[in-house]
Amino acid sequence: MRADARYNKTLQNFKLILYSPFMALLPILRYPDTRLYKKAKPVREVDEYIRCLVQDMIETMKAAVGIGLAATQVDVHLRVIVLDISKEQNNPEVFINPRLIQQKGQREHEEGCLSVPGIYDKVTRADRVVVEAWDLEGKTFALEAEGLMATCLQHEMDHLEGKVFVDYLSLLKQNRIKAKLRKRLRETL
Ligand code: K1U
Ligand code: ZN
Repeated sequence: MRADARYNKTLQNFKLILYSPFMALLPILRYPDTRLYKKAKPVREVDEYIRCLVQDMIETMKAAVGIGLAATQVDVHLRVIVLDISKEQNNPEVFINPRLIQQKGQREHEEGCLSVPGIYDKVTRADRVVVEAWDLEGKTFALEAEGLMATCLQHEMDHLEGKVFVDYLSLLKQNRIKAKLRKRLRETL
């Protein structure tokens, strides 16, 4: 089957495509790369490029053992996020042009980020959110989330605004993290 025909069948063959040889692992930008601060643009239409991007993002998220990934993190500045908080990493969810339409309560949660490897810290965010987005067919849906799912959705939506969880920490912590990651980068070069 040709690659384009394969992507036309994305929805029916979701699992098949997950293990397709046509997918790619995308490089994840590392903090403090300035490209992480770019604001993502809305998706105009869910076409084959977007479906292909989504599949590559899901594969990249799984390979990096993450529970979420924003297109910004793979240097694509479009409003696309993927999430999978299932234990088996077999329930990917896709949010195109996500909008936070309701938020309630507050909760402090330990966060990590694939763009800030090895760094974890607490961030306070809304405990319950309602997000409206497009699915892979371009249809609008709304989803109510709480706990880890709500935290992760807000974390990923921040990426689309050019914001990283480290930005919520004190300047002292931010500078320490930057120094640590720059040192690590020098050591790997
Ligand atoms: O945006 C990202 O880089 C993904 C990030 C999502 C996230 C994790 C925890 C709290 C908020 C947002 C990650 O997946 S980092 C990996 C990680 O810390 C983790 C992995 C599995 C379960 C829990 C955390
Ligand atoms: Zn992140």
